[in-house]
Amino acid sequence: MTLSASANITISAFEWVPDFARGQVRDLTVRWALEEVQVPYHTHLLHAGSARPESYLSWQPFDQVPAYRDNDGEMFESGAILLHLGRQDERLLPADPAARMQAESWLIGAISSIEPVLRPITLMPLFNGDKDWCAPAVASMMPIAERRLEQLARSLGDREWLAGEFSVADIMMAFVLRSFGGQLINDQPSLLAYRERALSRPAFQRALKAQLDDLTGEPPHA
Ligand SMILES: N[C@@H](CCC(=O)N[C@@H](CS)C(=O)NCC(=O)O)C(=O)O
Repeated sequence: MTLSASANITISAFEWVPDFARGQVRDLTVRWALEEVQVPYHTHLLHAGSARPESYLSWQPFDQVPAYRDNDGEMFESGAILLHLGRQDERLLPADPAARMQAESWLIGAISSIEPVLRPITLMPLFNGDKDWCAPAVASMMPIAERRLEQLARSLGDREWLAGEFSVADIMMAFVLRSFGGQLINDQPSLLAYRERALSRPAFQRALKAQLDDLTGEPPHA
């Protein structure tokens, strides 16, 4: 089973974000999956610095991107969208039941076990680096993050991808490691190599360019 242009896919994305978010917005994961299978998609562009239309909440209830639409219906949550795409294309999610079970576990693991321990360590200094409490708070979170990354590295072992063949699990894990792994993964050479292997895929490069190319909007008025 393979996805095709006839699915008529639209995703929401931003036409403007603050500089720190350029190339980091989560529609990147959906664009990446679609680039892997070379399925074209439309974009519905919104402004990250201005109120979105009230009607957008019926598509994405948290007023975030990405939201997704195809001939069958509408979705939100990047992880759910990736699984939906994967279920329609073996190039994104293995058909073999045991491998598929692993891939689905790793995709959810990326967003619910890895991201939550890395995210505050990366974002807290960005938004609260001038506060006295920031450095001690970050230091207190380091041991659990380091342990989680060691566990991830141990599970990956010397495999190329998390579930045999490349899959949406690797898209989500590489996105999380790229956005929130920062210096933390320097202590794990196999994870550094894994992240590099994923991000050097031509489909990722095309997805990144597509997101950046869509960011043509003006900053919000002061
Ligand atoms: N859990 C959601 C998170 C989506 C999300 O955080 N989107 C951010 C951009 S990366 C957003 O739209 N932020 C704007 C806002 O929250 O107002 C997903 O994975 O789709």
